[in-house]
Amino acid sequence: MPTVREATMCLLRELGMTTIFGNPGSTELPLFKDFPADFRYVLGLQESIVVGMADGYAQATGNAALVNLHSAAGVGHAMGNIFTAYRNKTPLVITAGQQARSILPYDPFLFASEPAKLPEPYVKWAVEPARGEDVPGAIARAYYIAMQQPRGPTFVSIPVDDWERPSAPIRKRTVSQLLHPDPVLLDAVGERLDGSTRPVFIVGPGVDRNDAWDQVVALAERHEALVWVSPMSSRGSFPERHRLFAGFLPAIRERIVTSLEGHDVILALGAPVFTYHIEGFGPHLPAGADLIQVIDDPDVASWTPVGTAVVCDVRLGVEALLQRTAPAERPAPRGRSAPPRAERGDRISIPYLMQTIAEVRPAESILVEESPSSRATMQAYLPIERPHSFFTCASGGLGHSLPAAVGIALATGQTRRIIGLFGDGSSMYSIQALWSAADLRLPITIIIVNNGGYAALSEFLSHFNLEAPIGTEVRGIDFVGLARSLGCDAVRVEEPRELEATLGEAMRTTRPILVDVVVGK
Ligand SMILES: Cc1ncc(C[n+]2csc(CCOP(=O)(O)OP(=O)(O)O)c2C)c(N)n1
Repeated sequence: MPTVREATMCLLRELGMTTIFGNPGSTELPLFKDFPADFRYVLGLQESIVVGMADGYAQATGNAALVNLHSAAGVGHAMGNIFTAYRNKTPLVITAGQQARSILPYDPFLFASEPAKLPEPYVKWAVEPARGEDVPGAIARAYYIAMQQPRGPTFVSIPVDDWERPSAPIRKRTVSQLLHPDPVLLDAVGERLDGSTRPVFIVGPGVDRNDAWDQVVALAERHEALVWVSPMSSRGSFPERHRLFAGFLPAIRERIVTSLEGHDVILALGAPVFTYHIEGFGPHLPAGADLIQVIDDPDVASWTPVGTAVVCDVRLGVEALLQRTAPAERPAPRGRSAPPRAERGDRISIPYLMQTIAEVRPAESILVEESPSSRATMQAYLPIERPHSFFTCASGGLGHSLPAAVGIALATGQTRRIIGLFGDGSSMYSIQALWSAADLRLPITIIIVNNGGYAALSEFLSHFNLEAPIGTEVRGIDFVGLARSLGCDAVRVEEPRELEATLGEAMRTTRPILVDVVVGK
């Protein structure tokens, strides 16, 4: 009979999970005995970095990534990014070491008293198996739950003495993963859409997650519908230079209503339409408008305050809508226009920075962003035009995107340039990810939008009637020294006339490089 470790390794190999993201401790070490040569261990120097890297890797590969954390303390450190992985709907199988079963009654050093409760409610399923021999089966179950739509993290706590126990072999199984649309309901909403006089679409992260870009573009063109991106979307979901592209909905109720005024049918695709960031009042939609939501998440469908929801894989839902005969022709609406060209001033302005990145980036590059107050400018000047080319966190919790960029770069290898765009504040939540990027020698260009503080918070002052910001200045960090000490190349740029050449060069390196861009008004 195989040991728990042998059975688990065979299963992981069959599931395509031979990359393990982790930060080890005593309770995890037995996993590494006779560590197979076809497996690799990706070390993160703090557990939030481990989970962030695994999240990016899983989003880029489309398969669940395996995470190995150190007991309660490791899960605690990881929690912010577990929360984000849950909101991102990223499939992860998170394992954590636990003390030996025989000493659990004595509150041993470094144990977790209620391990399965600790990561809740931000995992889809969590368990510490009743018996050691049940561990491989629990990992298989965790995998199939993580991969089921809506995808997300799952958790298995593994006592350290379980790895050597005898266990039955376990094989990969076939378990369907996609949610299919209800044909009767889809027909009804298709009829409503066909009968619309002025439809509008809202696209969200589910479009990119469910590989539905081409289908959504075809549907928008067929219906001559303007296309908005849902508030705070974590993925690019529509070509942002397309003639029908309208822009990005703000996360504010009243402004969503204003943006959608004049439309009779609103088709939301893979989008939680009403992600609000601040309190708002009144109706959720303009008067007279019907909402149809095609969404891969029954939970989102359940809290959406108005409309009809078809819960299904977005590509399957849109493909079914494309099967219908074309509706009567409608006049072509006009999408957003390009912003005015940003001129080079005395200081590097954020529009000028974004415009320059757009000009020097390789066409196949992937943008990973966590730069809160510059996001709107980025959306204006740095359009995303291809699938799987833009990632940020869906939760709002900072500290996700820098390690996620490393995980994405690990998944795509040398085939695509990864551009990380991070605020100086945001980057510091998970700066140790630079060490992993250097250790893995990844082709990643990290751009720090350095405005010396938490500008996004200062923008909230008037909203909460505050006179002065407190705790929002972040000055004196030597990003170049920091990056170099962690093994990356690094350069600082303050002069607008040096920006283009510096960024251009930074897009061509084969090793990670950090560019500290000092921005001003
Ligand atoms: C984990 C976490 N802590 C705190 C915040 C609150 N927060 C939102 S934006 C922000 C400032 C981020 O600063 P920076 O990355 O420099 O971007 P800027 O606001 O200057 O554009 C902070 C602290 C958060 N969203 N997540």
